[in-house]
Amino acid sequence: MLCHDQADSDAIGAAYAVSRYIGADVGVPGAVATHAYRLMDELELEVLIAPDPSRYDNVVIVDAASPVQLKESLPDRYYFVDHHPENTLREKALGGLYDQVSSTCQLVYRLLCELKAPLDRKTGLALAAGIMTDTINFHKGDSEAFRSFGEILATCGLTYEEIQRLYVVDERKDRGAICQAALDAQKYTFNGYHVLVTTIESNIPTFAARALFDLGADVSIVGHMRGEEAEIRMYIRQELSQKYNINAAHVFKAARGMDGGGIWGYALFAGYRAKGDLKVLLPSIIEQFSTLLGDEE
Ligand SMILES: [Mn+2]
Repeated sequence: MLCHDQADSDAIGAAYAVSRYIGADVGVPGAVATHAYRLMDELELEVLIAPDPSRYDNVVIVDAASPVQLKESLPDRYYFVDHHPENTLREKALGGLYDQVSSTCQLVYRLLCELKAPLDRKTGLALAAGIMTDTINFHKGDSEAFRSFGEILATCGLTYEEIQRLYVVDERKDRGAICQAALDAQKYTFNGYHVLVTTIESNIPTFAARALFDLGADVSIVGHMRGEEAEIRMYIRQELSQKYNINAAHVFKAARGMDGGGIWGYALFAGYRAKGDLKVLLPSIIEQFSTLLGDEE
């Protein structure tokens, strides 16, 4: 089972659930996203880093939308399970399960139900965590995501809180850093939409961006410097994204000075990593919103 690079809980959860059923290794081309660490701990899952695909007879790629996300681990022959609206892996796949739903984990759940596979607590935890992540904690999602999540909780004797606990930042130091990032944030208003931008000392920019978003921002942008590398995460509210046809990842690609960096994400979330200076990069993202939404109020 091969996850996309920076594997999130949807990828890890889906890979774990299938691997548990068919008996497979789980691998990732480079690294697992920080937010999925606790899930891996709970699952006692060992994830292989940069596995050599030629050592395996069959490889199933989960939750990946493009070959770039698999780096050197991209196999010649593979199956796939995915839900992304644009998927460029499927033309070359030997076969797979593809449906543009809210998460890969609900597709795996569908599969396991059809196979009448027994669902144990850990498999339930994995699948529910994936659904929770890709619905952004149920800020969005199709009816199947909600239904499957409920069924998984019931079948596996899990509670909503047990899944949510996987994502709560419980280090006091990190919570302090998030509070400070919120207090340091700058607020820009374009056409009535609130864009919050800040930096954070701890390496948890995704959590901080999420926190600013929950605070009420229509767009939250958080930067973190890790040595010479600039990390940036951004969330966009769905209503804004739809009304102006804004794709978070495309905003990063179009921003001045960001085209050379690693960019990932989709309509409502984007991540960025490259050598750079946040004092240059963050204003150029703000500039994009000014272009898209009109002058600052
Ligand atoms: Mn996904």
